[in-house]
Amino acid sequence: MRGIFITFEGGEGAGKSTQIRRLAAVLESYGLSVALTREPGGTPLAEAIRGLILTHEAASEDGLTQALLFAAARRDHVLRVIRPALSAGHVVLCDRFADSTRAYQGGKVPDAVLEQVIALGADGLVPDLTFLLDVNPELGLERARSRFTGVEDTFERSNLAFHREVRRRFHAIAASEPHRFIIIDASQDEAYVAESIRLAVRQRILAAPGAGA
Ligand code: T5A
Repeated sequence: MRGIFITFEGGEGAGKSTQIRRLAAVLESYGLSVALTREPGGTPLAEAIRGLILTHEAASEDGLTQALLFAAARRDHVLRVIRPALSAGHVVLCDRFADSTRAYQGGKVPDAVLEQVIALGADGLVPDLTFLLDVNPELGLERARSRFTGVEDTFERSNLAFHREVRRRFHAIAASEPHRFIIIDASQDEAYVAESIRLAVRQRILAAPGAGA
């Protein structure tokens, strides 16, 4: 049986990593086998590309350069980690995926070109379910900076107008695929957000015919 592919999207500091860990623990308590991963990253090659994109010295301002690098990292990740895990029947929880390219690099690259790059990078893989953790950028950046590690990455350094545009793009993407997206108010406290996500997964995925849980 093919596994289930669930992605978490949203702006900086929305709580994606926090909620993925919580959902993984819940699904494991249901007896499911869970693979937790992230983008950019998830393989040695993709983690190396992550370092190149997100560190100040190597960062490029060019949207197509960024999209191609994210796509190269994603392709390695999909081929070596995500597809094998899905073939083995695991629930794959991924912190960011192709929608982040649409939200962050969109507007800097013509839409048709961006979609071609995304299709190649994702090897045609589309998530079964995507949570958009929605928070205003002021709060998200405040949270991200509250666990500040010393250096802001390429996108955290961008101005507030850019982060507002990213949020607008995420909403437009979600509106264009309402069957795939669930928008969660991520300004709520951590436990409330976790319960909203748990309920949605039970209703939308685990209760589906043939899901077996
Ligand atoms: N990018 C990525 C692109 O431009 N294109 C692409 O195609 C891809 C894949 C990745 C960057 O790359 C860009 C987008 C990003 O800028 P990253 O380090 O992975 O960089 O950045 P984020 O995914 O944004 O990671 P963050 O850690 O900043 O955000 P999270 O994971 O959403 O937030 P989390 O869980 O770490 O929480 C942040 C803080 O808030 C607290 C947590 O305890 C933590 O301290 N918190 C809450 N506090 C109050 N209430 C809640 N509900 C809370 N939830 C979490």
